[in-house]
Amino acid sequence: MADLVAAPEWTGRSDPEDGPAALRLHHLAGAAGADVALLGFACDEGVRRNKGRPGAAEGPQALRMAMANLAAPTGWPGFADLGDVALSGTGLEAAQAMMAGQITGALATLERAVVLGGGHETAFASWTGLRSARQGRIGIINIDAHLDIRNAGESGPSSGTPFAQIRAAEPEGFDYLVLGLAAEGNTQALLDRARDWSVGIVPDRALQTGPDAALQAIEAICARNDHIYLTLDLDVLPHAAMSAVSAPAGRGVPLHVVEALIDAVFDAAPVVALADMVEFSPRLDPTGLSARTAALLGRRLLLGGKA
Ligand SMILES: [Mn+2]
Repeated sequence: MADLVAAPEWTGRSDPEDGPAALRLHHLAGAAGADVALLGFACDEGVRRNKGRPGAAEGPQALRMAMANLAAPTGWPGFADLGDVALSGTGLEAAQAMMAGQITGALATLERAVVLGGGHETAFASWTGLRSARQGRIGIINIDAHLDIRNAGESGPSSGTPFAQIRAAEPEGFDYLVLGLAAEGNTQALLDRARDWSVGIVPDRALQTGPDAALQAIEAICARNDHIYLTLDLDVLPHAAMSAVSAPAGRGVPLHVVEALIDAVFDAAPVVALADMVEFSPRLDPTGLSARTAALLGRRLLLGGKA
């Protein structure tokens, strides 16, 4: 069963002795005049169906806590926290539909939304919500080690199928770019399918020192679409930086390059109507260090790349 869970109270450190510019993200939760919504999708079912390591359902709350004390830039209007959709049990499809409705509602009044997953099954809810909220062409940029275009098996849609589901829902408009793909993590069957579907791919090996190998593809997909949906799977990072995911990367794309890719997307797209960050599993993060890395990226998405 899927439930709406109200946003938690944001709390954290305050330094009033340093004056009014000593702001942190928690000070700007629920600020009047915010143009970006934060929503959580507390869901494990996609990872479970994909035979992965569960824990992503606890991601949204842990990420909020990790983000709360990060510095907020002067002049930033803040964000509206619209709470979570939480799934208990196995009804993934109903939870995705409820999440999509929340996103559509948020985008009725706000310019942008940022979603904290959940596994990558979050993406089908994200896209469906954006599709209902906005007319025009949607280009998808996925920073991820994996294509996630598998066919649904016996257990149904999962964290490995969302972009195949999106294509099935709107085949003629499908425009999909994957940045950071690990050759070893995607079967030849999926690579063949990606070629048949004209999926753009920039491999992780080409993104070890900087974002340059991806810039042309980012600019092109932004130019030919009306809206960009940016999705960040944290398993694109090297496992030393991000062990708290179902499938840690042996090679990965370094943090500074992922940050530069996010910035490049926000630079090239006039508005990134929707961004999500998925697969963070707090129970796989006993030291809390992966949460600190994830929080930097969550902040960047919230600020729209102007971090
Ligand atoms: Mn993924």
